[in-house]
Amino acid sequence: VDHETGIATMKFKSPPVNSLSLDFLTEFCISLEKLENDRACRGVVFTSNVPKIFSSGLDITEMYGKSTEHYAEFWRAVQEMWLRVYGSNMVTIAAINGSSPAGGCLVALSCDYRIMVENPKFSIGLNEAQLGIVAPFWFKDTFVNVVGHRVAERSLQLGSLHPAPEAHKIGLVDELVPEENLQERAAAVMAQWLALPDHARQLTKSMMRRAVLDRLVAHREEDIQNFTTFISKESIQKSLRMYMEMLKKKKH
Ligand code: CO8
Repeated sequence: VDHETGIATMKFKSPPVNSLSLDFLTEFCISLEKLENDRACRGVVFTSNVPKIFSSGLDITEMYGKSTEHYAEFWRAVQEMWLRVYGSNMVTIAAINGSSPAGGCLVALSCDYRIMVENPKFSIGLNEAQLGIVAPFWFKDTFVNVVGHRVAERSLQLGSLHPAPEAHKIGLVDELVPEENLQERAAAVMAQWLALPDHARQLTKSMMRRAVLDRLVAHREEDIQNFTTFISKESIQKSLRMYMEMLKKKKH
């Protein structure tokens, strides 16, 4: 936290690909809670310390070959992460300096503003369908609130990963910048958002997001149950195994 500006920077550093493991999510939520309770902190920039990758999304190994208890614990942590970021009182900016599939995209979508490095090799999107799994309703709601229903529907059905220029064109990210300008631009946008009185901005944010947040809060246990049942299915485990094998093969 820079106490002069009131802006915190959170750099994801979980090599090789910043996957959102149970440990990562737990630490992330603790750090975010600390910032939320720090009265001197009014905004946070999320970015990555791993070259070329913002976050590779949920850690697939947490969803494969584990017990139903583990799946439930993991899913609760994923929910918690989203509830905290989407419902944050702080100004949240994603400074996306690499690829950001699935859960990584969700983190970015949950922020107030997204700035991405203009490199077309970096892509972002909710590609769950490509893994043979389905983005939950609250991933979908968050996406719809950013890009609108039609764009979200097409992108979700196709499990699209959009190269940065396309992501900008469909409104998934708000602007593109050269890599060397990313942090400077994030600070400038932050200053613009922080120029408003906090209470008015926070109440406005809450007005825009409350219904979607409340929907998960009201159905949280049911959502965990749905996830554990779905992910435990033989056919889904098989899809995940094939996807992981595909990732490994791609390397050789
Ligand atoms: N989880 C766990 N391990 C991963 C993940 C991941 N998400 N992504 C990559 N890895 C592993 C790879 O298997 C590889 O392991 P190893 O070294 O043992 O072979 C290592 O990390 C490095 O990966 P790459 O060699 O592929 O690295 P690259 O720099 O070439 O590519 C990418 C990086 C672009 C991030 C690439 O790895 C990729 O596309 N990964 C897959 C990303 C993905 O599809 N994530 C989706 C996860 S699912 C999710 O987030 C939401 C699920 C919602 C649940 C709904 C259920 C009902």
